[in-house]
Amino acid sequence: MNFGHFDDANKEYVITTPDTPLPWINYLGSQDFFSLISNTCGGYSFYKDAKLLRITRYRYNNIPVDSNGKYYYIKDGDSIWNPGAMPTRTSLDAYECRHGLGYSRFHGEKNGLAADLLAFVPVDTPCEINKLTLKNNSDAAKEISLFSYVEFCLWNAVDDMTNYQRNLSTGEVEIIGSTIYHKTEYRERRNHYSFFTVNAPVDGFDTSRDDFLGLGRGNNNPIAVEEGKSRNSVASGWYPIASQQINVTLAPGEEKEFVFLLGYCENPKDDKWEAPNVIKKDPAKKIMEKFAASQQVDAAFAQLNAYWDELLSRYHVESQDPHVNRMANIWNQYQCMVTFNMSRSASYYESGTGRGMGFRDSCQDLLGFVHLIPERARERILDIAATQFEDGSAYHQYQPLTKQGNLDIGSGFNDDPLWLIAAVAAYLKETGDYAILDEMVAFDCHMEKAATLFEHLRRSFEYSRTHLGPHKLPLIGRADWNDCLNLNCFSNEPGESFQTTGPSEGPVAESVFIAGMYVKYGNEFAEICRRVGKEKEAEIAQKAVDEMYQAVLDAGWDGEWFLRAYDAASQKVGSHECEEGQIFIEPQGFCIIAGIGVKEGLAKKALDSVKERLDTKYGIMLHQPAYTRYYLNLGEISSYPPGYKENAGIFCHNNPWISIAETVIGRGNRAFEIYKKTCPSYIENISEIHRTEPYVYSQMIAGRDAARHGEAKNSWLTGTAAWTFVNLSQAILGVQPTYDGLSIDPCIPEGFGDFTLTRRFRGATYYFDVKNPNNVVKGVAYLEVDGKQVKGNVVPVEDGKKEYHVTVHMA
Ligand code: BGC
Ligand code: IFM
Repeated sequence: MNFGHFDDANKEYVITTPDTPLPWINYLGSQDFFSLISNTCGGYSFYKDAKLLRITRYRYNNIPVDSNGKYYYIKDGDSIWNPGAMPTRTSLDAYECRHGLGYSRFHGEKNGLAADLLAFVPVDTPCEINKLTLKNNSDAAKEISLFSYVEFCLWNAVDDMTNYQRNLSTGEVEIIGSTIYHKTEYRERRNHYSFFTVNAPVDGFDTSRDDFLGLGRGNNNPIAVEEGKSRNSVASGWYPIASQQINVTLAPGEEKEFVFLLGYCENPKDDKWEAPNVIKKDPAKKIMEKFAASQQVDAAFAQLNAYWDELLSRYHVESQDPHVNRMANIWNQYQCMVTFNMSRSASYYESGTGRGMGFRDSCQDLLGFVHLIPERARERILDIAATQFEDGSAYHQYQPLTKQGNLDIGSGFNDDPLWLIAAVAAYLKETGDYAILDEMVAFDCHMEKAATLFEHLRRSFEYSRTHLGPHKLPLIGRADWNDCLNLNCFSNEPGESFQTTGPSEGPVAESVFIAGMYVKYGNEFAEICRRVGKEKEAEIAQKAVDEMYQAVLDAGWDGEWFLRAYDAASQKVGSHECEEGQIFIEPQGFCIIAGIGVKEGLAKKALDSVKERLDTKYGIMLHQPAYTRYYLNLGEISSYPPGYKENAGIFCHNNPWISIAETVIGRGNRAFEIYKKTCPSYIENISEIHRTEPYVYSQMIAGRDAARHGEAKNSWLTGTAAWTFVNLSQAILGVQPTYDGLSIDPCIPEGFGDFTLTRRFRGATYYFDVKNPNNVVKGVAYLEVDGKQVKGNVVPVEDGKKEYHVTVHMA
């Protein structure tokens, strides 16, 4: 069942009912100012950091769900409604929400009055613009009252929902004309404030939530709106809001536009001010002047669209499969940008107060983003690397605003260091910018301990090389990619599942998955060493990698598939000998991506086992059989009910690993079958089962053991976006950035047909024309580059050349 449809020409998803299975959201903002916005106008805004600088308030666990946002009430006679249906939920004569790239549009109609709302964050100004157009489509004049409504958050989102004894006395606002300034915290010299304004004279305002709503009422039926009369309330403590009332007369056919702005402002850091609660309004004034007229807003909107057109022109495919085109050209790349910006911080499933930027997460997000804005990827790599410790391990998470590592979580996830190599290798291949390796980067967030980025990579590899267990496989530490595989558990006390010291075994659990990473990214490290002339170091690294390869063959193969791990007592995890959890997806994917077992004939066996034991119609599960009880030696993984999350859920993130692994052994049909199973566009028509947004990936789909098999959760912020883009663009369609240039080696399903692909790379544009007359799934006979035949798969780079026309002859 569908709740809308794709509009590819406009790069939008069109939602045709407010009653979607879950809120279907979008992200506004590309750099510093961000908003989350749902298909019924719910959501919130923040500046840089969803925890520390939360501008508007959102309530989790709310009823109704998703019932706070930027709302516009229209009082037309006795009927009161909102263009996005919430929060009044008055039934509308027409409703539509269009989520586009960095903007959302809403169309609501009631009793001959049409309201069109366009919400976006301009590319270069820290504010959200809401342009509201009211049009009288009836043949009688209308006198209506329009009320806006946003609820301010008192900045730190955690304090905001906990520290009421203080919060309820700190709220301060200032009202000047049509502008409401929110200046809580300004007094204590935090130097920031926000404002909400409209480009028209107002007939009233409210800044006290209780006065506007009326005690005992919700935002679904504010007393001020019901009575058509703002209270002109001035908030002092309690709950500051911004609401303006504008009375509008519309002749038949007449249309009026209003521009509402939510802005964020800061004073220069060294600014001294004598009267600390008198805010400096210049920054706000500048923003207001910039968007005072509709034409200015339209120009800013055109600029946003141009921004996205330019970004997406960097990778564009035209195949015969509309799902592939739509995902590759629009939604998958868009989600890559969102995950790059948000990491795992702020979504409708991530509260914005917890996870911040993940070390492994952001490194992986970068893999799908680096081609879009390499300069920002560069900056991010340096930020991430600065949270690494001197011994090569790393803070698992850091706070986006302060860029400080999260002490509560700390370190100990032994896959983390290797992901840094993955990110840097991807950046180097994309840009050829080896100078990044010489950048001085802090350790432990302290510049006094800085070293070059190359040194950081060296420590990453050294950490992995020197943390091996009894089987010469990497020690897992607290967990690897699978956060919940806590194999060094010794305590039965709730909340104490991990201890670094325990009984005699010690924390010796080992991970075959990290071994796969070690081979893959150890090879990359060795290659980087070679590229920068460190031959000796490359040799040493290569030797260690080769030994690891052998260690996996010796101790990481279970007979029909790769083992997952050894626990702290050296018992096998993910073996046919286990009672439950006999086979896991992760090592099958990553060992084969690393090339382990390919020439030995193990890869095919492992992938066949995946198909036989882990596959479902909704995607491939993490492991089977699911754990039916809690296992002390496995930890959190067994805490979930069977089929959910890490306990045998379908993690979309590692489905592409298996798909890529299939392309490694040349099975294009199977690779694509796997791609399709979790691909949002392909499963749009089961939205009533899947439930999350059909235009983006979710982290997890309930596995076969779950009552709600096929139901997705945790949409948007998942490494799935990056890995699926890597899979589709590099493994299936086959265009890979390499140190020496672009290579092309598609692995496609039978019947996929010819396709063309445009790829911008290091300042040049490559036009690929892939011909497959014999319908093979893999194999390139030769390339023709600007008419000249070229052997191999890499397009030779010529100095200063701006365009490459490459015909790829598959055979
Ligand atoms: C998992 C969660 C788990 C958490 C533990 C996450 O990555 O997805 O299910 O509770 O790690 O920190
Ligand atoms: O790998 C993790 C990721 O860092 C956060 N989400 C869940 C994944 C699997 O545990």
